[in-house]
Amino acid sequence: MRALVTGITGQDGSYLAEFLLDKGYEVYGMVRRSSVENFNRIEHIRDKLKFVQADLLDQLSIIDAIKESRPDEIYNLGAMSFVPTSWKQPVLTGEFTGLGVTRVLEAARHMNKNVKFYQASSSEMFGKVREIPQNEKTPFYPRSPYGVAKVYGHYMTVNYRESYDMFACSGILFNHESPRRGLEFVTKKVTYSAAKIKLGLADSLYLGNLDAKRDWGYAEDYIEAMWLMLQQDTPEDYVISTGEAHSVEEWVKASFQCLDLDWGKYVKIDKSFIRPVDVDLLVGDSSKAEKKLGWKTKVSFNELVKIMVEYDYNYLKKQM
Ligand code: NDP
Ligand code: GDR
Repeated sequence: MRALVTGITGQDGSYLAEFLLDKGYEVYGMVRRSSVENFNRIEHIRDKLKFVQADLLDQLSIIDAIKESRPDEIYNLGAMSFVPTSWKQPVLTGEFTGLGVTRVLEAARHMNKNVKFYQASSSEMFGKVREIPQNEKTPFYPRSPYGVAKVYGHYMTVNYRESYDMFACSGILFNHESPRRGLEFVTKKVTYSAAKIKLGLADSLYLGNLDAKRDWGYAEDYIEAMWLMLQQDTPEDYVISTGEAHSVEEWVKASFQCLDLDWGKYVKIDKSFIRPVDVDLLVGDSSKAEKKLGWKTKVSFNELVKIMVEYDYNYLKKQM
């Protein structure tokens, strides 16, 4: 089996590449040209991967990437994925995160309509939630240009499935984290900063809205669900989540507690991290995935915090 992964240099792409290699896939990563190589998350497996250079903004380059890799499965994980940046660059976000999906779908349709396609959709599509918990039937109400772009990508995936009979699935994944999470996302920002404080490398941490609640799972668990969706007899969409919501404050408390630190002494609010509008509460209902895919989250909230804090602490200590 051959797979083409867009966004292979990202958190999810790196775990998915490992997972597919373990399953014996030939894995092609679609990477965009950069003046500085950005392979740190896949350095340990780079010899086993094949790379094709392309950009989600460039239709022909995607066609070439598919021509070269001749994939059985395409995982479209590439996107501008940081919500605050989507207000600063709404048009570019629409291009990468929204239209990019159509470009990949169009290329796939023309090159090989039988290819299986996975779209990385997001719980951000639920935004100002219409019901609690959110499932596959919950209406969307996105609250950021990122969320709006994801809704577009989601419906294009559904549309290509229904119009062209393509095996196209959309995984509506709730927040998932890991030691490989980008530093600007709140979970990693907190665990990394707490570790720095413990080691005497920093004395404070500035955050925005501590009341927002998220359904945080472990990225490695979630990767398996992507693959499972493409192994079914029929293409469908699935919510992937833990079913538990915790506030940002709870994440902060648990992270500092792991290091025997009193978070109240170090955490300060910086209004610049507060968004024009926020998504107050996300909590998913994955019973469909549980029933049909046999998928279930394995890592609890406290285990996830511990994995990330320990990783950051050990990493920073080694650099000293
Ligand atoms: P990351 O931000 O870690 O990775 C994003 C990837 O997209 C990077 O490899 C990046 O490449 C690539 N990319 C960005 N723009 C382009 C472009 N124009 N052309 C080609 N590649 C591009 O995201 P995650 O791994 O966390 O998330 C993977 C996907 O899942 C994203 O689509 C995200 O929106 C979605 N998602 C993530 C969730 C999460 O909690 N992590 C939850 C739900 C959905 P480069 O290294 O060159 O920047
Ligand atoms: P999110 O993740 O927007 O849910 O999108 P993020 O970690 O950025 O924010 C989560 C919540 O924390 C609050 N917050 C802060 N966030 C950041 N980044 N920095 C801060 O200092 C801070 N202080 C408080 C935010 O307001 C928010 O409520 C992630 C991304 O991976 C998306 O790509 C993905 O689609 C969704 O998860 C599901």
